[in-house]
Amino acid sequence: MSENILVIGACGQLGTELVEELRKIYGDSHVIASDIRQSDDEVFKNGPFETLDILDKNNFSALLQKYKPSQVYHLAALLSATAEAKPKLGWTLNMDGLFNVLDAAVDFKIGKIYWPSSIAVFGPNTPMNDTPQNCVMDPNTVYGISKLAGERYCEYYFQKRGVDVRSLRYPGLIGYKSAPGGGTTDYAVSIYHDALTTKKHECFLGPQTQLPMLYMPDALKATLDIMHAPAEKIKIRSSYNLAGMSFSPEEIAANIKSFIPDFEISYKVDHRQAIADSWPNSINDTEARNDWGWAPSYDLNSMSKDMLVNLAPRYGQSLSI
Ligand code: AKB
Repeated sequence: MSENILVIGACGQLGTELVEELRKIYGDSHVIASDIRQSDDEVFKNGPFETLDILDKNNFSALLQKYKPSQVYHLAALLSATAEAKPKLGWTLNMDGLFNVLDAAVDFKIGKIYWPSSIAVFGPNTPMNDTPQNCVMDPNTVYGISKLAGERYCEYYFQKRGVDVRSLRYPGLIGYKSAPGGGTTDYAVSIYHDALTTKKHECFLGPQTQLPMLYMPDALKATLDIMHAPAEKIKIRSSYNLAGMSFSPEEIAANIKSFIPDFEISYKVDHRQAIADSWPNSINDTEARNDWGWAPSYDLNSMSKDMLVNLAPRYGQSLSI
């Protein structure tokens, strides 16, 4: 395949792994990674990398003219906790960045756009359990408000301007290859690192705070599957609910303890608790399953095993579990 794919915000938690997967499919030289910052990750040495601030329209247009991508994955955003700390920047980056991409899709006739939404689009009056695709959505964080507005604009650009934009409402993403940054679900990654190093984790959420989560291999599969599905199968052009598993800090800690018996969790709740409390416990993803065949492969136990086995060598350990 000789088409070019542009990934914006490539150095983040999802982008780093997505670039690696896309390069396996399309070839190293056809996947252009771009970000406002540089990363030392090996994956970026294998193919083109461009410095891009998605708010800089001129630079973005120059990149589109240079590479003429047929697909753009627009991942640059401030996540929930960071956007609460920097609300103006959160809104500007999350909304104007998306407008720049959607307008470019029209002007440069880009074939397909991918843009991630989040469970943050839900709010305190949303049904908490098995949250359906369509229900009350009253997000009370800057991040959630920007994602909900972004969803509406994605659907608008699909209906009014013919942009083939596809989107998923990600739960918390957990992986061992790249680090998350600025999210409320980030504890569920650092807990594995702590289990292998200090064997202690101080959690910023309370013990019973249940949140929807997804293991990175499943997140990558969902992202590539929705982008590779025939257009007529994508019936929702705002964003699809997507579920993997749900657990609380005390449940993930108990699961880790079954592999590392001397692991201990303690709790020091901070401002992120209020964000977590406004989000659902679990998600109903019937539409994604029915429309384009989504099904996750990992549950908490199989994810924990894979995380610990793969992270252990980084800390000079080898685990056979
Ligand atoms: C966050 O915690 O902000 C993100 C998300 C759920 O979108 N991981």
